Amino acid sequence: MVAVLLVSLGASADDHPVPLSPSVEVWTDYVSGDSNTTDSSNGAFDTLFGTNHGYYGTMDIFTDIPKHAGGLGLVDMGVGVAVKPTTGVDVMVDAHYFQLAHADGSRERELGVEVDLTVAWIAKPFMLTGGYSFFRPGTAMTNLKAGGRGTERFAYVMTGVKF
Ligand SMILES: [Ca+2]
Repeated sequence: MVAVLLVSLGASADDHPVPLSPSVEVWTDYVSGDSNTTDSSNGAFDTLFGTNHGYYGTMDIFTDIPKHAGGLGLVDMGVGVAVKPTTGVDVMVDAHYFQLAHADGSRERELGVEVDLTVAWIAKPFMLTGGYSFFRPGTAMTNLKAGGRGTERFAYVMTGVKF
């Protein structure tokens, strides 16, 4: 038997007339896992061809589900704040709290915390985007990777021309 579930809930609010045009978004994504690999049912949702960049954090640590969550499912709870300091510039900070949907063999669920800072500047037809992220692993991630795995950091700059 296969009984899998993917749920995505989100809410956002923005107030453009005030300075910086701030907006806030909160979300919870749930991708089911399989808590018992010895029975005849499979509860692990499979994203089949992987998820696109941008889901479950900029660092793309969880792109192949169920593999990247050890088959135990993924919960992504987060909050994002965005502001527009000037015309054509967007600054966004997202914070993700990742957990397994089912506790691992050590009864651990915490996969880790990721914080993503993104700055985008658009002056058509040009665009420049940069970001800095870090991921602080939790005990379940350390268990999943079978050993030490310290804080990971990621930075990028991307340019483009849109015709
Ligand atoms: Ca099962």
